Amino acid sequence: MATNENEKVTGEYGAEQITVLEGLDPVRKRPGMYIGGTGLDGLHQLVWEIVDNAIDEAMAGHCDTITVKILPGNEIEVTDNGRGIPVDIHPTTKKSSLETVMTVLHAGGKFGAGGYKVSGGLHGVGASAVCALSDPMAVEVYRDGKVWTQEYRKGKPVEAVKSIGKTTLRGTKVTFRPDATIFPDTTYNRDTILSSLRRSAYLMKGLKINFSDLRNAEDIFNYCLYFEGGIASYIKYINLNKEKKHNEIFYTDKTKDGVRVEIALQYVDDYQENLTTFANNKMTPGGGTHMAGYKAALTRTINAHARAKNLLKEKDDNLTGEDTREGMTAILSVKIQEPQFEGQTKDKLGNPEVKSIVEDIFAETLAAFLEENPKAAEAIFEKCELAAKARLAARAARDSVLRKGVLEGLTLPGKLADCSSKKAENCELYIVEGDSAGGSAKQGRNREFQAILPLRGKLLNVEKSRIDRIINSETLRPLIVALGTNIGEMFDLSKLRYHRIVILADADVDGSHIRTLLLTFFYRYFRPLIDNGHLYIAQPPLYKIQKGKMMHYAYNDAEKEQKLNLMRAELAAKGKLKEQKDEEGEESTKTQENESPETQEAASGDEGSGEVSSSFVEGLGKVTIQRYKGLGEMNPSQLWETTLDPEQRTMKKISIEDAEHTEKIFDILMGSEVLPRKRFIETRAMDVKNLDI
Ligand code: 2B7
Repeated sequence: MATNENEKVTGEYGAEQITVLEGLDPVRKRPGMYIGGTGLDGLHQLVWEIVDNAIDEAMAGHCDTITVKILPGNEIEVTDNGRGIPVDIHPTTKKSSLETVMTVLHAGGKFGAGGYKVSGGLHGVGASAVCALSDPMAVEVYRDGKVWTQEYRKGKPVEAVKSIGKTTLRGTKVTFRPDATIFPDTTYNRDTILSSLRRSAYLMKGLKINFSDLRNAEDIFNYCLYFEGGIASYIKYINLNKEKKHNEIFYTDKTKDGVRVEIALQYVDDYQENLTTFANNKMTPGGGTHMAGYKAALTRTINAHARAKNLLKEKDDNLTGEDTREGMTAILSVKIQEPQFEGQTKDKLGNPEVKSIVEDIFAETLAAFLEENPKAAEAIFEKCELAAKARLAARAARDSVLRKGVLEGLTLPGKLADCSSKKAENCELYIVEGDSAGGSAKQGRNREFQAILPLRGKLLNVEKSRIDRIINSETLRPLIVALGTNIGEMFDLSKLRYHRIVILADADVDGSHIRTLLLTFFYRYFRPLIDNGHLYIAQPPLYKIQKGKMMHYAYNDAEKEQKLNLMRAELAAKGKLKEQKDEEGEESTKTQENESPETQEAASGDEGSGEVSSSFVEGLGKVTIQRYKGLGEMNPSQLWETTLDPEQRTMKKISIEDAEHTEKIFDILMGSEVLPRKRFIETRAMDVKNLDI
């Protein structure tokens, strides 16, 4: 049996406590109001609602094992070993409580002060909403030595609750199949369910959650989620691939005045603050009183410890809250009798009493941890101190760089090959990766309106850097100066020196990495440039295809084929196709001779180091195909005609959606939100099954 310290279900509980009555028609009429739509989110919401009831039973201390199965036909079966839903006659409905819970809206909602705990879910409406949207659904209750059952179709009982035998078990089993007339797609996603169950298992220390996907006999999937360490295991998991500042994970699990507080914490070598808070297993991205208590205690305790150990001298200022949270990975989970969720999205905990309870528990246990783990305490303090120094440096940099306008510089960066026109609306700035491509671009450009800035050195990941480091970065500073707009509070769009800013990077993995970093840089610090359509990505070609006088560039493989077809057509039009077939070899030499001087020069002169292959192409004969591995392989004139020449080039204008997409990927991989990243990693680490146990 799971023993939860905060078991507080008091008073008589029975059928009489189930109140408010309403049928299920509203749920079928407007599913969105109850389960968030009839798409995949809503479909999975059905599972969460049923599982939440089982977890509530576990949270009340009556159940230690939950089993979730996806059965063939996308039927879901959930079993718990709790007390079993009561089956006695409900005084108001004069029907079984089980039937009432399943078929009456709001039945079992708030059970009043002495009643059943509520999770973050639909407050007991969940089961009936699922019932309304299922066809069929069946419940089995194992209670008082008997098995009780009832079946439903679209929320209507098929017959009365009846006993079908004896049992030594206790608990509830719910089986449902989402109504296909409501949900266009009833295919469950195994990974989505696994992720959610995993999180529940972390948040419910000692609860065993079995999960199987039995839909496909060839691909049976069984998973057991059980974490003795609770959210401490969660932290270990989140920090798995991070550089830890200390080995010991701080962990506490204490209950005061009926509020159970669980906190796990470890610092890593990172700049983000990574605090995820929960109330009754529901994530509270809006924070609230529990988070406020946590933050207050963290700052206070670290400062007090540092003072006591003379790490902070008398003259030193205290660390700020932000200093103490930089690089912190933490989970805060509270479980309380009657949570009040506030805000538009009800994602903020409102109970005022929770703040001081969390603050007291955390301050006391963290102080003890720091005392008992001097090495960890030292590492944590050093991390906070570093954050403080960086904060002061950032402020100093902001003050000097921004206020004094160092960036408004008269001194344009030396690397910049500026254009002669001063009319920003005509001017273009090419940001070019690498020196050799930069060299080609400088020679190949139209210096009247095209400026070239070669990027040298490692690009900073701006997600992980403060503004002072960005401003002082060897690579980014010249770019900021060249743009002319300044950065941060001092940004001024009207000072933009080029109305087209073009990122020019190779089509390979490195190039795409650089594009991503630059896009993020612009998205974070120069968003108005994107909003106003000033940012572009150049599209250099991948192939140059040549046959005699005919010459084409192709930007991808499909286009290469297209261009070859085009050349066949051109050739046919010239009536040369027949001749071609007859005397293949001679034809190709003949055309060589016919080339204009310029073309010949372009073809033979500085061909660059691209992979050149001559091959016989059906219907075309000998064709020279050059595959560019990088921009550096193009000579200046090639770069001009393919990438720089406004008449011929193709460029992609960056929209806010493009940037947001980049942003999302960045957030997942590097950002401060724990859960999306976790999910991302999880879907990629699915095979590492032993990780969980
Ligand atoms: C709010 C309603 C839905 N309920 C009870 C008692 C136990 C219980 C449940 C449940 C999902 C799949 C297997 C309370 C609460 C109804 O009232 S719901 N267990 N498990 C569940 O739904 N699992 C209960 C007090 C005394 N005896 C039983």
